[in-house]
Amino acid sequence: MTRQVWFALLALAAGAPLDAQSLMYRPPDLSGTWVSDGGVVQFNFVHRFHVFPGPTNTVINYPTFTLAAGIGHNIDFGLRFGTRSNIPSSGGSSNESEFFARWRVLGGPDGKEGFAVAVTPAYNKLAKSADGEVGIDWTRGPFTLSGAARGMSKPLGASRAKASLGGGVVARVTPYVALSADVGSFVGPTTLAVWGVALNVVIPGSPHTFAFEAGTASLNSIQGNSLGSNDVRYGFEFTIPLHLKRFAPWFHGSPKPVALGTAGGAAVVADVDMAALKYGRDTVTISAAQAVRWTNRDPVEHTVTFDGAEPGSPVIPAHGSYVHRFDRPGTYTYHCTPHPFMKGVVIVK
Ligand SMILES: [Cu+2]
Repeated sequence: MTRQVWFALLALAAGAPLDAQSLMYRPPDLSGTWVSDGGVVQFNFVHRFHVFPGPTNTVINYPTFTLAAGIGHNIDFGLRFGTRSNIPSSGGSSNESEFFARWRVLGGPDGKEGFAVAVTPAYNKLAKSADGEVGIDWTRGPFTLSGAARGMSKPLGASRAKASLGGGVVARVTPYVALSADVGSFVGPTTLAVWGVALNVVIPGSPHTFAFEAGTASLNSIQGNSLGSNDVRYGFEFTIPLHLKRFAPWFHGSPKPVALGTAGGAAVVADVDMAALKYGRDTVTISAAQAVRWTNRDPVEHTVTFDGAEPGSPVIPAHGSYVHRFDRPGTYTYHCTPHPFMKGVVIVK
């Protein structure tokens, strides 16, 4: 990959607003104050595991899925689902489902400086418990401090306490890397506390964040974040925002073709399709003062970017086309910026 492409990727990643739920602003066992934007479904996947010692080295997995749909006005609705809950259950199931609504009453979006407050009423189906959480974040420069106060009508830990507290910190070492830690506990003497640490990273050029985690939280529900286990669990979390409008072509057909560039009165004497991540013709030969048209047949964006000084195309969307007139004889090699392995040549005689 050329240096220019790397710079372009970095500029994109640094300049793009992080319009997604991000692990750069949240320790591993706190919900923080994030709310999915309107029209965005947030999918977070936590996968932690414990390797038991001894001859078997049995690996036990503790996944938690979070799915939350934003409806705007700083409100979202979601579901958390985890298996192998620490919550002792009477019926034999250890699958924990938590239905929640969240309203960020103050601050935001995620990562904005200052205070943010969110309230999360929830229902834990396994515990048959009405739960709730008030989360507070304070962000300044590279630091975010987080706190949570939680209540449950039927906590199914070993405790009779009906409230828990949690607190944590995130330190962003670079725009792409952060360290975070948290602790949490029921307000009561008979349960194990939760602790967690994480190394969080932004995946450049994408809306995703990733965390390597270790800790003792049961699952990432309101109750699970309050109840520690004896085992230290290791794993990761991956955050995936799904912007529903990106799926519009599924329902509304293809977008209207966009015609970019101009022939400047010259005849278009050659057509090049961009399909299957290739230029359909490697080499096109034309005369001076003639034009070439590129048409994007792929569902992804391409460009026609000349390796020399010749100005190239903007981003060509799916079904879009781009016309370029060549006035001076020469050999014009070009490539696609998002896919530098796509290469072609125009020879002008
Ligand atoms: Cu391309």
